Amino acid sequence: MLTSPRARTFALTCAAALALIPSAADAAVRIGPDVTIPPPSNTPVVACLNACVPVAFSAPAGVELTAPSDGVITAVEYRGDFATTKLRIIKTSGSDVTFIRTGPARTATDGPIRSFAERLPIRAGERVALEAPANKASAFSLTGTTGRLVNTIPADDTTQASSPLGAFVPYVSALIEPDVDRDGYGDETQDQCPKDPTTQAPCTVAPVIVEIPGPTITQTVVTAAATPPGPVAGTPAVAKNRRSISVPVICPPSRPTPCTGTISIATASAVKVGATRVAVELGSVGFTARPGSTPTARIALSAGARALLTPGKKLAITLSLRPADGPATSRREVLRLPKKRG
Ligand SMILES: [Ca+2]
Repeated sequence: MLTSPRARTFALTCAAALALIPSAADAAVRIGPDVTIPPPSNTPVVACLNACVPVAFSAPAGVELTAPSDGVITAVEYRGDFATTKLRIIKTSGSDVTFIRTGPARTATDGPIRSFAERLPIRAGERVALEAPANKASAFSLTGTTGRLVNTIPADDTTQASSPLGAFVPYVSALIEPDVDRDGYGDETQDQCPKDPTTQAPCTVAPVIVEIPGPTITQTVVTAAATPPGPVAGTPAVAKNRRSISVPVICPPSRPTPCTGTISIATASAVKVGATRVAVELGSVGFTARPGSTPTARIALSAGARALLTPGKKLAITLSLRPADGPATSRREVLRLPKKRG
């Protein structure tokens, strides 16, 4: 062990007083002395004759290199004469040091404050140490601290005896981030999905269906009112005395109301009336029939109409039926005209 005062030009500052106080386990916590604050000038330093691991055994609260909670070490800062090192996670018992896990070989940044990124789990109560090569100082004498040395570089899962180092401790600080899903990645800078140990990428977001209340749309369907089945005119027949034409009116039984309307008969062709030829209406009559009945509508013929009926002949007529509640219909019929009696 080499111990020597080192000339310092920095202002006197107490690192312990400004060290961070451990915070709750749900946020990152930095342990160890605040290495950004230069140690007092003429602070003695320690370097090992051979490669070694300086260990902080006791230190004031806020300076000790002991994890207050489980997490992952994501960054390390230290002051020392060497850039290449390894992070060691240890436990102490009495003067023994048990080596638990080791980070990969790291090359820290140059400068008074060296740093490197890390990803190494640590459990509450475990301590942090750095491997130091031979003849390279890394331990500083800090008031109120007690350090010890493991004068070799032990493998993990071994317990080593340590030698006293007095008030010298490694000038190291480590940032511990929570690791809720225990995937070995710090939840603040290394793990974008701290609730899922199978991924460090952003969590998959399940779609959320949001129902927004709005006006109720009522569709109004307009349908035509059902047209009741209309009456149908039967075959017209001329009375033997040729004074009337009878027409059966068939009122469908499915009708909800009686059939009413008008039946009219006109000549189908123009006939000569005086000096002109016109279609002549022979007569018409109104009717009313109960649903399911077939009454006979009788159209009385005037003397003028009778004159158009030549006994024993045929006369083409247009039979028109105009229901009160439906469209009019008409059709052509041929009347057989009775012969003259006697
Ligand atoms: Ca994590």
